[in-house]
Amino acid sequence: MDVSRGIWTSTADLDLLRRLVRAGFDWLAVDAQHGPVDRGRLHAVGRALADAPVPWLVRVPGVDPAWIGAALDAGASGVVVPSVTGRTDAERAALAARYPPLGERSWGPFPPLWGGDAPDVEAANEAVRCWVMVETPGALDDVDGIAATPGVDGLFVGPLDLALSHGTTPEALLADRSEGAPVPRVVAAAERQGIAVGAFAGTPENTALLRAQGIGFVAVTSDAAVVAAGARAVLDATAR
Ligand code: 3PY
Ligand code: MG
Repeated sequence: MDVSRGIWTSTADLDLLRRLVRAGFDWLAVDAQHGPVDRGRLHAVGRALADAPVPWLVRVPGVDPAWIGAALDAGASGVVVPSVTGRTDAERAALAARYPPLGERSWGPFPPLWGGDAPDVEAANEAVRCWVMVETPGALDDVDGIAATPGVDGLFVGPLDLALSHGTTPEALLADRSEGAPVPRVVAAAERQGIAVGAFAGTPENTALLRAQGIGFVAVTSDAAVVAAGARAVLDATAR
């Protein structure tokens, strides 16, 4: 199975984002839950990534229709919605991601503000991707209900939070392929509904664990990690 290799970004630095979106990753996510992205910064990010050669997503701060709409208005290809606790949250998220008649998204794209084109409603509804995170005990219990929610395009595993609530490590959680273990439960629910499944990995080792679980849409690293790894590689190769 081929893995679609994405990069997770938390610095919200516009130059770095423009560089990373051209670095060879298949997609990029801007983290507005744990990164310094407010609504003003979101506008600047949208302008900086307006000509991005690969899709970019926004991980919104929570199950918040206003934020979901704003991220898509800024030009994001989709949203990753965290802290979902069950099907009701998933429904709110999915409705916020599409214009009527499929959803309740309000009209107000940003690109015309900077001279770009407004999207076509039908094309926007078709293209958008609403990823719902499975990272809480409630979401795991209701994973089939979430996967069956119209407008949910994919389940996105959050191993860091799932590991916290399971009293284990992200690595152990990702490695557990036993029946009824968290990751196989998410994969099976997505497969039953024929929707996508993705996850945060953060490292090549975790990416390999996810591939073995059948997950092919993976945040393989982060902006901070590639800067640190690049600095380390250069210093290791350079005599003092
Ligand atoms: C998690 O693993 O909980 C995440 O939210 C990934 O960023
Ligand atoms: Mg999380």
